Amino acid sequence: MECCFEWRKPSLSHHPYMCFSPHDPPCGPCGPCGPVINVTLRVENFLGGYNFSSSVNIVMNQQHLIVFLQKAADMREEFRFSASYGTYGYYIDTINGVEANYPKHETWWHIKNQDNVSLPLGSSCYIPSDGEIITYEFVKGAPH
Ligand code: B12
Repeated sequence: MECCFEWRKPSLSHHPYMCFSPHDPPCGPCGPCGPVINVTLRVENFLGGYNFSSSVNIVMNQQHLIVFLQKAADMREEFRFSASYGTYGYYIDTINGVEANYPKHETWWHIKNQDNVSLPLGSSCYIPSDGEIITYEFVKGAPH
């Protein structure tokens, strides 16, 4: 697989919504980033239709959540996803064939942590911590 991350210059780090902050691990264009951490990813759809849940444990270098999601998709079919790239990086549209459509049905894939708190950043910007449990939950209409 090719290096998937756009390398953002440190000069962008002052921007509140950009990915790089002084707290980010030192991340090169292709190399591994922070220390090895243990993160659990979960995916849940209980909205009706095709209901499922799945969980996977990933041990790898600390880096952006999207890389953990890619790893999960490599490990388990239920995590296969599609995304559209925009101002804040990748917006997750579909997981395991379940497609969100906010304009039509107000559905979306909500990303939460183990305390049921909505992540303040999307998959391209958020960097998980060691021991964190992150859930992608298919929801309808709820704000973030
Ligand atoms: C409305 C909104 C949503 C709606 C979008 C509904 C829709 N499709 O119309 C919903 C509720 C679905 C949503 C979801 C999320 N959002 Co939101 N959202 C907003 C909000 C309040 C307004 C966006 C807007 O309408 N702009 C006006 C239009 C004209 O511009 P636009 O560029 O076309 O807007 C589109 C994008 O912003 C996109 N979008 C919305 N949220 C996100 C998040 C990410 C990561 C991406 C790539 C795109 C995206 O949807 C908009 C409509 O198509 C902004 C805050 C703001 N004031 O900008 C946050 C904001 C963009 N969202 C944010 C976040 C964190 C999320 C979530 C990751 C939250 C979560 N924990 O799950 C999820 C996305 C998860 C995923 N599946 O990838 C952050 C992004 C920060 C970052 N650097 O990553 C923002 C900036 C809020 C904040 N924390 O300050 N969001």
